Amino acid sequence: MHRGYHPLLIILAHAQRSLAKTVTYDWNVTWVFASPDGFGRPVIGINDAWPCPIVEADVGDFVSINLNNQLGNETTGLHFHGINQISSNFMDGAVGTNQCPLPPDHAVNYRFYADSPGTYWYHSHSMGQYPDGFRGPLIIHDPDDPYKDDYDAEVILTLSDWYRDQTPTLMETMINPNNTQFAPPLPNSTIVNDGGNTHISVKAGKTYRFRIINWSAMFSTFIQFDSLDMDVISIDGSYVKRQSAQQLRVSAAQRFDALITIPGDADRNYPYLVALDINQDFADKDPPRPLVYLLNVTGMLVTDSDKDTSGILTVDKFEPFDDSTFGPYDDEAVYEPVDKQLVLNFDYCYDVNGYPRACFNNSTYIAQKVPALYTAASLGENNTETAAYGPVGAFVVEYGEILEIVVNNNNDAIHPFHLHGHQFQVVTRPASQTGNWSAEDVSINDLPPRRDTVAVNPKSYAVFRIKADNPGVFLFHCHVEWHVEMGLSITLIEAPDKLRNYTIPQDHLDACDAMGIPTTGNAAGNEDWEDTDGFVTVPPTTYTG
Ligand SMILES: *[C@@H]1O[C@H](CO)[C@@H](O)[C@H](O)[C@H]1NC(C)=O
Ligand SMILES: *[C@@H]1O[C@H](CO)[C@@H](O)[C@H](O)[C@H]1NC(C)=O
Ligand SMILES: *[C@@H]1O[C@H](CO)[C@@H](O)[C@H](O)[C@H]1NC(C)=O
Ligand SMILES: *[C@@H]1O[C@H](CO)[C@@H](O)[C@H](O)[C@H]1NC(C)=O
Ligand SMILES: *[C@@H]1O[C@H](CO)[C@@H](O)[C@H](O)[C@H]1NC(C)=O
Ligand SMILES: *[C@@H]1O[C@H](CO)[C@@H](O)[C@H](O)[C@H]1NC(C)=O
Ligand SMILES: *[C@@H]1O[C@H](CO)[C@@H](O)[C@H](O)[C@H]1NC(C)=O
Ligand SMILES: *[C@@H]1O[C@H](CO)[C@@H](O)[C@H](O)[C@H]1NC(C)=O
Ligand SMILES: *[C@@H]1O[C@H](CO)[C@@H](O)[C@H](O)[C@H]1NC(C)=O
Ligand SMILES: *[C@H]1O[C@@H](CO)[C@H](O)[C@@H](O)[C@@H]1NC(C)=O
Ligand SMILES: CC(=O)N[C@H]1CO[C@H](CO)[C@@H](O)[C@@H]1O
Ligand SMILES: [Cu+2]
Repeated sequence: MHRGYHPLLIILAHAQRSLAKTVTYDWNVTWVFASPDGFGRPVIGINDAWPCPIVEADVGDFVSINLNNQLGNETTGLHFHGINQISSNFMDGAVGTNQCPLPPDHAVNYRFYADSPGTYWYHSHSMGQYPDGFRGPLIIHDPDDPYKDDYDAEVILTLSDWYRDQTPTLMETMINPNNTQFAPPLPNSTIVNDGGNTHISVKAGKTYRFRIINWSAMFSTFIQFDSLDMDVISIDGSYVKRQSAQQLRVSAAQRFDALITIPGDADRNYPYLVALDINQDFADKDPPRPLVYLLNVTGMLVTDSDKDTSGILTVDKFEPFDDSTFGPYDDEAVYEPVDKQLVLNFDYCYDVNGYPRACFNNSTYIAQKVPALYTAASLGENNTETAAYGPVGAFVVEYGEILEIVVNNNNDAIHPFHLHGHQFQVVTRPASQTGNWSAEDVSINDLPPRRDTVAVNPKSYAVFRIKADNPGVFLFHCHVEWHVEMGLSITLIEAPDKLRNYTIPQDHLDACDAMGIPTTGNAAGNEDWEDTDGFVTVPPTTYTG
């Protein structure tokens, strides 16, 4: 029988600051049969169980995960979403960028420093595996949480779209010349806490910190808790000035931490609504199609289980809080001046075989043999030559530079963009249908919020800034997993001069050896960076594990 998370996971003990420690997990990655929406299917779990376990540590700890691939028929790799991997870029888990695919019957250790408190998650960064179940919450607790006196207990709430078919099947249909609409797979359901209990026991007069995590493959969700305010205190692991909101729109991969207070005189239960947004542009004023919300989940904040728990919440209109207007808790000003700019025009495209792909500036990401980090670590002075990395959209930024990234979304749908290794400043993110960015009209937020995933509106743009102070090789990509598989990624080579002679752990190198993949040289493993023999220049046309 399948059991999801019980939502009320953590009762707070306002513990003393403890000495930094290492938190260790031993995980076998295994197939498990589960039915989170009532339909049974194989999912990817940990130690023969699913949903996958929670990883918890305190800020300042090391997290160590021994990952043994026992899937038998698929390779894998594990990414820790939102963790910056300071001095440990080889632990970022993106297959083809930071490591080789981990073959069956092989193990690697992931060890990283929990540098920043917050709500994160981990997921496979390989072959669209996370919609097949391989994802879980990663919570870094903060003994010095500035809001710790404002709440009594914590609740983790995960939201997701769900597919009854497995990723490889869905991909064969999507990445197919017949798919001239670039249509993604449509989910069968919305699930809360991976199919677990949606009833959350609460007590009148108490305040709860909801850690809301969206790990959808595709769709965003709207969430509203009856008429209760959500006081947002953190977004993607960045504290913000406490800000009350009635509705939030949670894009794939985003997290919101919100305080919800149950009225002291509560004499009923409070339904909450999670509605999957399968519309292209929820903000359409005069939609060409009526907006539809077919996949709702109503949960319940239960103050008294003897009272009615069957209520549902309906909402007249979704007008979520504009998340580009949160104020950073630490008042960190916008990074200036800009040293380098990267302008990315996103649109769909076709590859040379006529297969639908997703492109930045008419180029799609094509996975290479040698992980880009290993190339950066082995080419010495030539690791600044972007051509050495193959068609992965390599872009070099030097240590300490302020980089501005502009994304023009030429598509009719909203897309959530994510950068590994950084919390970017969201300098501006105008409304749907604003058109392309132009230097003249841009309005800069002097006190921008920082987060790691930002939804960019349809036919509009967003501007992000980062300070290049974390040497490493980092993907920037759309966090719709289907669009990653269509090639909507680029590769940021940050501070290449500090990556020369970077030492990759032996167990990671062993995984490459087992796959027959070279661990030095350019994208094809050639010692001469200019030798393109063996580069992959055409995206694959079949999608197999
Ligand atoms: C992982 O699998 C190995 C081999 O089957 C087994 O010996 C070990 O106990 C498993 N570990 C866990 C934590 O289940
Ligand atoms: C595209 O559709 C046609 C007709 O439905 C079918 O015969 C063909 O095999 C499909 N092509 C691919 C690559 O699946
Ligand atoms: C999660 O994000 C996906 C993708 O953007 C979205 O479709 C879905 O509605 C979100 N779910 C929730 C509960 O916010
Ligand atoms: C989902 O909820 C929204 C908002 O209350 C409502 O408009 C919509 O009709 C609901 N969908 C279904 C299938 O009940
Ligand atoms: C993409 O195209 C735009 C406009 O044509 C250009 O300004 C920009 O530099 C290009 N970006 C890249 C990464 O080539
Ligand atoms: C985009 O690239 C394709 C080939 O990959 C080419 O046929 C097409 O002309 C390019 N379009 C533009 C606008 O450069
Ligand atoms: C860098 O590439 C040049 C050829 O372009 C080569 O002469 C030089 O030896 C290379 N440097 C290193 C450290 O490999
Ligand atoms: C935005 O720029 C793209 C080229 O990258 C162009 O095709 C498109 O028409 C422009 N959109 C508008 C609204 O001007
Ligand atoms: C691997 O095995 C699982 C469990 O039997 C199956 O559901 C899945 O489709 C297989 N994957 C591939 C790529 O064949
Ligand atoms: C999801 O379920 C599978 C298996 O039952 C069906 O084949 C799909 O048609 C269905 N998809 C949707 C969008 O309902
Ligand atoms: C220890 C080591 O591998 N040193 C190498 C670092 O990289 C330079 C080239 O950039 C080599 O010359 C060193 O041998
Ligand atoms: Cu996308």
